[in-house]
Amino acid sequence: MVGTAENFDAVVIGAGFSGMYMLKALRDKLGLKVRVYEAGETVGGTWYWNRYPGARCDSDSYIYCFTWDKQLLHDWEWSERYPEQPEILRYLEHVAERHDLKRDIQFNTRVTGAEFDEDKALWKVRTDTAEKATARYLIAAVGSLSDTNMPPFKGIEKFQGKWCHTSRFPHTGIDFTAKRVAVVGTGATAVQAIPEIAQQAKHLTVFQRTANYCVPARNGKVDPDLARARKADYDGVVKRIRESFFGFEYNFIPKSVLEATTEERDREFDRMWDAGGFAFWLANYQDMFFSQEANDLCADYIKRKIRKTVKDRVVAEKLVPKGHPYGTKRQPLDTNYYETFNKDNVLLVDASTDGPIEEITEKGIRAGGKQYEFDIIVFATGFDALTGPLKALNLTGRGGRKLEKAWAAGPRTYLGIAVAGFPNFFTITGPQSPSVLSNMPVSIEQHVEWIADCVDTMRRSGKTTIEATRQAEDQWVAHVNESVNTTLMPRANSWYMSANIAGKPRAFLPYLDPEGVGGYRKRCDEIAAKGYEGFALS
Ligand code: N01
Repeated sequence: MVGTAENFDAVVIGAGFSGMYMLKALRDKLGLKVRVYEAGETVGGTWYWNRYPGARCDSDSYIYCFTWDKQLLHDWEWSERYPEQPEILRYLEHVAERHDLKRDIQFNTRVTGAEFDEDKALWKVRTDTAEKATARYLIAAVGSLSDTNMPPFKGIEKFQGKWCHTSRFPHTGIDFTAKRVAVVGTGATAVQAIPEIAQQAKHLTVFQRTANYCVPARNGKVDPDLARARKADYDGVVKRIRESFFGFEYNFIPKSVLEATTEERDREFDRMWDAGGFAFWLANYQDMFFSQEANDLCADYIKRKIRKTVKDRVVAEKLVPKGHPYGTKRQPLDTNYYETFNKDNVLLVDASTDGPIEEITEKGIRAGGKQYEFDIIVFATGFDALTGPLKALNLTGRGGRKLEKAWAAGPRTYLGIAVAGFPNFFTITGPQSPSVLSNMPVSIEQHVEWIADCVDTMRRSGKTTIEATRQAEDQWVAHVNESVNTTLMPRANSWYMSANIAGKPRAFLPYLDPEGVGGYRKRCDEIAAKGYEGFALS
């Protein structure tokens, strides 16, 4: 309806994993009238936008999916350990069709602002299509990594070739054949894209600002026997991932790496390295994230692997990470990443040793005083993580309070779900929740189910507003920071610490519960059971 506002029980922003399940839960479980707004032309969220070569999931497919549709868990066959972007998008399209979700999703529509009307206790929502809505509940399902970080490189407008950001890759793809290509960035995205682009391009130059610790993905076809065994035990799988530390079937080795003998340590490291995936990161010795001395032993193992794999000594040294502990930046999973630097058509330009990017020119990139010429530049420069997509919603809460002002010094939330002064507003996998430090679907499902239960309780008890108290929010912010300060995470200039973007106030963005996502789930459930302790209901 254009011009006048249609009234809904809930407006959900975004139709990725989280928005789709939120719609299902509110509409089909609670019987509410729901509208979802989605900027893309179909469902998928991150899997709709990120179409760069090599884009695939870093979580094992059997747990990177919805667990609330038991039949689908059994019926759906994933082809690979880590499915590629098109396969995940196909899966989400299938879910949308199976549950008839699209009839309540307004595609190609971006929410441009929302205000809380205190008299009516309703959110008034505006969009870029002039469609307006009012709703009792406003739920941000906008994704944690959806706001593109395109650094303001001097001269970008002069470049005569083609350029794009990985998260806005053209749907038609880019043909790199016979082209001179640059990739800027060496995060998880670039680590997936670089080996693929290097196979096609005439020449590839990689611009690295910070070397990363990469571990092998070890992707491959899913073994049918293993798939069958997992399906037969899905109830067990779901229970384990929900109660786990990071939302995977991983547990830390319950001892200090410093107590292990060299042989024992190397055996464990080899085992995790050979298993591939996040095992080395999330199932290592229990003190890896806490003790620099313990961390150094894990880091040294990866450094040895890099030096062994990369033939040119100088290039290998550039690729060896320096200055941040292992695991304190998001773990990239690699398939032939280090091997790619052995190819004759690949050049590494490292900011510390060769000089940083100075400007983009008509013909390419100038770095360290040297001109490099390109036909195509791919920026794999990441995201304004967690807070970016929420600030972009242009939200106004109680008393005209703007979200971007409330968060000027960093995010402030209660449980990473609610914000004081913003009644009936919920975030799914928002800042200060486990979100990006977990297997995302596990955290998404936990938030969606908690929010749906909360809305249900509100309606049954005849309440109209729920709002985090300032005191609960203050305590949560302090707790989030205290928890992370017991770890090595603050020692890295990571996007977790808001350090990837110049001027973004330094703050730890997710939440690391001392008892993991299982502990966080328990904490949220206990708060609900105590009548939503820390929230004011009216
Ligand atoms: O982004 P990043 P990403 N000048 O921020 C560099 C998820 N993901 O898109 O490290 C020069 O990690 C920057 O350098 P530095 C995953 O959670 C999931 O790779 O900040 N360089 C870095 O090298 C991941 O963590 C999957 O010093 C600049 C790179 O660009 C998250 O997405 C797959 C720069 C950006 O790395 C983001 O990963 C892929 C500048 N001004 C990604 N600004 C899945 O499995 C930035 N850089 C689903």
